[in-house]
Amino acid sequence: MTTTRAASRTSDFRTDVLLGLSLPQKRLPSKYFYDAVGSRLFDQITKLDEYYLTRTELAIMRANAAAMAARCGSKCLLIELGAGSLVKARLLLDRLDRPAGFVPVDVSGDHLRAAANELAAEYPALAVHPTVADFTRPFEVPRVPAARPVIYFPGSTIGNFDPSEADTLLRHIARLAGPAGGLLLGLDLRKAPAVLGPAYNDAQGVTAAFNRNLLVRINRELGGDFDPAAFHHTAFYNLDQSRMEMHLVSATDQQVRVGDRVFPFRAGESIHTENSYKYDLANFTRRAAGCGLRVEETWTDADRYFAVLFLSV
Ligand code: AVJ
Repeated sequence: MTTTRAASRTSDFRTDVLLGLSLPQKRLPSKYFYDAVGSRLFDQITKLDEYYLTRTELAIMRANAAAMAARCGSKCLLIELGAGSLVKARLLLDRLDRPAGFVPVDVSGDHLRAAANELAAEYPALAVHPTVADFTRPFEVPRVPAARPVIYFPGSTIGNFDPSEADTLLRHIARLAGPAGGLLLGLDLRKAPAVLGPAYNDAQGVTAAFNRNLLVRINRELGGDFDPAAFHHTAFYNLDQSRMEMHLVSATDQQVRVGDRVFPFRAGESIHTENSYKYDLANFTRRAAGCGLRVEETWTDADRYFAVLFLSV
């Protein structure tokens, strides 16, 4: 990563944090969870009993990888948004017919290069093009002639976007994939709050540590003096909005400094740190159509907890 890029990324983080903490309902963008510590905590979350998402999506992928690869078609250029662990991408890569390449897109250059190197060693015949970009903003990917671009967006990460932002992203994906392209998308589905709640409130407190790590990151990178122990992790299902919300709730009346700014908190006042939308397949299909994407095939688990969709432009 160049110094200029690193510097502009720090200033994005600072701008977003100062802006978010100045709102009547304080909030912080969930994309900043994933520094090195946060990514490790998220990996731990994916292995928790309560966190059904990753395990269910993986089972769906394992059971249907051949059908998914067939949908991708031959000479596909697989473009993954968020370079994650690449476990799921491997399931596809193992079955694709003469893939034209693999483009992992991630905001973290270090993580991306490590993952891309590992993959390139395992698939010597595959052209791997790691691309450093924040996919919440417009970005470009390498053009490979005569290849069919298929965007792979697993993990229900789209659930972290508000509906209007998600529509913008879907339109961008449709444009990126082009007229012959496709989208393979992981979506978490609506379900009983009794299942959703514990997934974001695990008994071991890993999700709480993941949530509080955002304050630790602000302290370290932006010169903050948050006492993470003075904020309680809370997560609940917002039925009206069909979303899980995570917050950090101030335990006391307190003041927090970030750089040269001071933010007052009342006891019980929260910082809204994440939304995780849960989808209804019929609704989502309609919304995707409005963004230029047609659902071709849907795979789910027996409980209908999670779905993987193939959409074409
Ligand atoms: C990254 C979208 C899969 O919203 O479930 C996990 C992040 N937040 N526990 C989600 C997360 C709290 C996660 N995704």
